[in-house]
Formats: sequence, C-alpha cells, structure tokens
Amino acid sequence: MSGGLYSLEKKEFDKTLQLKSVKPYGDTMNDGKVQVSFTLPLEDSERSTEAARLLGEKMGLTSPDVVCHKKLDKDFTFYIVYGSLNCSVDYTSINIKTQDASAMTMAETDEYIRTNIKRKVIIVGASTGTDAHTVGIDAIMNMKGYAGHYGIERYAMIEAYNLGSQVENEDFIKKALELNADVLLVSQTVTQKDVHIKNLTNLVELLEAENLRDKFVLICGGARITQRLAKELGYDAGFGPGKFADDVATFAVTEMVNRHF
Ligand code: B12
Repeated sequence: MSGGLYSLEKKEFDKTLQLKSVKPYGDTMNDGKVQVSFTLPLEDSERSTEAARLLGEKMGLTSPDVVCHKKLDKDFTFYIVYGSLNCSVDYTSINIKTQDASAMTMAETDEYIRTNIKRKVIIVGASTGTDAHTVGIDAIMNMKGYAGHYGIERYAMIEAYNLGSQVENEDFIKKALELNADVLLVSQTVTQKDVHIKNLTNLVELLEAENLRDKFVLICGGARITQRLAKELGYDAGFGPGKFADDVATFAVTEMVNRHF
C-alpha cells in the first residue's frame, strides 16, 4: 500500500469524502455509523434494554438501536448499540507528531550507533509501580522479539537490561544510574483509576527533583499509551500496540544524537 495520510485525498471511490469533516463509515460515506458496547448493572429485561437505548441517545447517537443484550449474571447485562454520529472531525487540523517515520532495521540501527554514537547504547527497561504485566516490555526487549521483530537485547550495539515487573520508581532510577543508562523504557498496562498516569508522573517528578530528567531519553509504552499522552506527561515518546523494537530503537538513538548525548 502506498501513500499514507494524503493519499486519502486522492481516493477515487467516493468523491464525497471530506477531510475537513470526517465521520465514521458504515455502509456509505458520511453515514456516521458507530457501535458502542457496554455493561449495565441491571437485569436483562425489556426495561434495561430501553435504558441502554436511551443511553445511546444521550451519547448523541441518532436512531440508536440495541442490537445485542446478553445476560452476564442476574444483575449485569452486556449491550451493543448501533447508531449514527452527527459530529465530525477536521482531519486537516490534526497535527500530531507521530513516531511513524520509517523505522531502521536492527542492522541499520547498529550501524547508525557505530557511526554516530561510537559506543554501545545502554537501555534499561521495566514495568514499574504495581504493574505485573511483562509481556509488553518483553516484546520490546527480549532477544527473541515479538511478531517477527527482534527485541533490543539482540542488537549488537545496545546493552539492554530488562528489570522485569513491579519495579518501584526509586529502584528503577537507582538501577539506571548504576548502569549509566542512556535510555529508560517504562511499561504500563493497567490503567484502572488512572494508576498509569500517577505512576508515570511520579517517575518524571522524581527525575526532575534529582535534576536527572535530561540525563535520559525517557520512553513509555503500553496498551493505552499514545504519543500525545506520553508528551503530556513529560516523556520523550510513547508507543502503543503495533509498535516494535525497531520503532523504539530508531527513536531512542536518533533522539540521543539530536540531543548530542
Ligand atoms: C496476560 C495478562 C495478564 C497476566 C500478565 C502476565 C505477564 N507476565 O505479563 C496476569 C494474569 C498476571 C495479569 C494480571 C492482571 N491483569 Co491482566 N491482562 C493480560 C492480558 C490477557 C494480555 C496482556 C498482554 O500480554 N498483551 C500483549 C502485549 C504484547 O501487548 P502490550 O502490552 O500492549 O504491548 C505492546 C505495546 O503496548 C507496546 N508496549 C508495551 N509496553 C511497552 C513499553 C515500552 C517502553 C514501549 C516502547 C512499548 C511498549 O509494545 C508491545 C508490542 O507492540 C490483557 C488483556 C488483553 N487481551 O490485552 C489483560 C489486562 C491487561 N489485564 C487487566 C487487569 C485488570 C489485570 C489485573 C489487575 C487483574 C486482577 N484484578 O488481578 C492483574 C494486574 C496485576 C498487576 N498488579 O499488574 C486488564 C487491564 C484493564 C485496565 N485498563 O487497566 C486487561 C486489559 C484485561 C481486561 N480486559 O480487563 N494480566
């Protein structure tokens, strides 16, 4: 597939696509069709199905339809509601700096480090705070990699240390200093009650309090992490699903060079 963002403007199949007012697509362009799913703490009945439909209406859906209601137990029911959105977004006004720039391969990154940094890059990663999920950080770091992408432990010019999960921020920083890290990788999977935001913020605050923030390229990642959120929280970059070691390593080493590490 060629093109990306701007090739959309050239789409021939339907001239009614307007990038200044993009709406969800169901059957026809601009029909605004969406489906939402949720659970109500109510028994499965006609009355609770109407409650689900009314919630669809209050969400701003035109002609909401409850197309599925499934009893979870006697007091909880799962619903799927279809409807149309009237609102749209101006796609041309969105200016998010993404990490989509083509990632270097492992060999290219190693060569880039040899040429531009001239020593091994030290990367320390962990799943921090109370978070016990390791699969995400392992996907990025493990030698064997993930989904056909080798992890950074395999890079000849990267020295990688995966500290595992439930690493306290204080211990993480201590270890990063001990290892003389260049890059810190933080994984956060659990987002209940915004625990990831509190934990990620705490790490930045601790680094700033010790005047250490600029010493590291600071990167976070996880299922609900976006570049926008990462930047808001004071990180240099954030990577979510669909991102691999190639993307992370490319960003980390080019950022180091840009910052004259
Ligand atoms: C496996 C799993 C577990 C395992 C974890 C085992 C392990 N060693 O990791 C166990 C059983 C221990 C577990 C426990 C819990 N889990 Co759990 N778990 C999952 C599950 C099924 C898969 C997660 C996973 O491995 N994804 C695969 C990886 C590869 O994807 P990923 O993390 O998104 O990683 C990619 C990117 O995000 C990115 N990335 C990730 N990290 C990083 C870091 C950096 C630096 C970078 C650059 C990129 C990056 O790169 C990766 C590759 O693209 C999910 C549900 C699901 N299907 O997603 C629930 C899920 C994450 N768990 C959940 C919950 C609630 C829990 C528990 C709280 C349950 C409980 N009440 O006890 C506990 C948490 C315990 C704790 N203290 O953390 C919820 C989280 C909900 C939320 N929004 O907070 C989920 C979504 C399930 C659900 N639908 O409710 N869990």
